[in-house]
Amino acid sequence: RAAEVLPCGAMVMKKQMVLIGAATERAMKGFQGYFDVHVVRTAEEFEDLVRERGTEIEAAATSGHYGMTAEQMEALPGLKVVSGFGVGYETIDAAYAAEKGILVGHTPDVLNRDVANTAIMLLLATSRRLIRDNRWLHSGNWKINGDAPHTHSIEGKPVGIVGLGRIGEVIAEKLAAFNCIVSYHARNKKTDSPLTYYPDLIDLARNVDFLIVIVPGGKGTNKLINRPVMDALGQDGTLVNIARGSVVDEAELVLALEEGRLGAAGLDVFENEPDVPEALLNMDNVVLTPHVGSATIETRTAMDKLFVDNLVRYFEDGLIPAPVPECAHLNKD
Ligand code: NAP
Ligand code: 8YV
Repeated sequence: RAAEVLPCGAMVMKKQMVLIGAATERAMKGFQGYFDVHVVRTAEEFEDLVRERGTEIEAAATSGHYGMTAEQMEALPGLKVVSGFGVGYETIDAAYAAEKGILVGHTPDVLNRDVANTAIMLLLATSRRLIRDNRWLHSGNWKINGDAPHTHSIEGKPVGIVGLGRIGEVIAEKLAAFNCIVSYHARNKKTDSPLTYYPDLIDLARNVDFLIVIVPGGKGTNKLINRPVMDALGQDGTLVNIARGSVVDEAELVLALEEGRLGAAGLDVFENEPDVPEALLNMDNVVLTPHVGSATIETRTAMDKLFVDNLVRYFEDGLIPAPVPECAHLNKD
């Protein structure tokens, strides 16, 4: 086992950790200060590690893209804690972890404001046709054909939020600055929110001009935004998806935009990232970003800190800063 020599000369044995996927240099440094880190990216590399050190691994870190399955956890009998990078953790089998007494952490809250800013950015960029107008200028169209066609304002308009959680609440707060009339859909009505609640998603879509999606991914929300929801939003409606690609039926979205049944879309997330449907690439009424909702230096630094702290604190005092709800009861108080 890797040992660290302290300035006083004493030797400390580092704990063994697996990193499934990749981490920033900053997070790597944090992990390496405490653990002997083994990086694996493929199923073969994971199996090799299991053969060589399976019983010694006590901690795991992973991202939303890679996740961690029940089988991977089962293959590491000494595993005590898993840290996921990102607030969304649908690719980590947290239910299995909870059943086995493995604590899972993620990185909520620190990203709320920047992800909400990305939603507002996409809302404005889509409604004001920022990319189309940028092309209009660069292509010389302004000089040749004059002014770009006028666009719709978001000022004072009805906006629906699908998922009024940590991030959805901040989006609602920011929409107030544009005097938008904000309402929402979730499975449960929030007793502490003054916003109008729609128990029926189609009803919400029918009553707003803009629909912003910010629910978790996974089975419970798979293709929640389907053809009937898009048709209810309608030919003058705009969809903004900042949640997960799986939440929107992407094939139906392309069809709805091509057939003019949906007005416009602003998308940060896609079904098969980093693949994006070819058809979306040149549409004037579509704005695309490559899953950058939280990707500012400030927010990613804060996320990295939580990502590392969730593992380190487990071994220091058993109390991790951000357990996922399924595992909260395992967090020592
Ligand atoms: P959160 O606080 O857990 O809020 C989730 C909201 O979704 C809650 O209002 C919840 O209310 C609602 N919800 C859950 N399942 C639903 C369903 N089946 N139908 C309707 N509503 C449902 O989560 P958060 O911190 O705001 O994050 C939300 C998600 O945003 C993350 O899980 C992640 O997937 C995504 N995200 C994306 C980026 C990006 O870079 N694009 C960055 C951060 C987060 P009820 O329980 O009452 O239904
Ligand atoms: C991250 C995210 O970019 O937090 C989330 O759920 O989607 C983003 O903040 C993503 O997790 C990177 O893997």
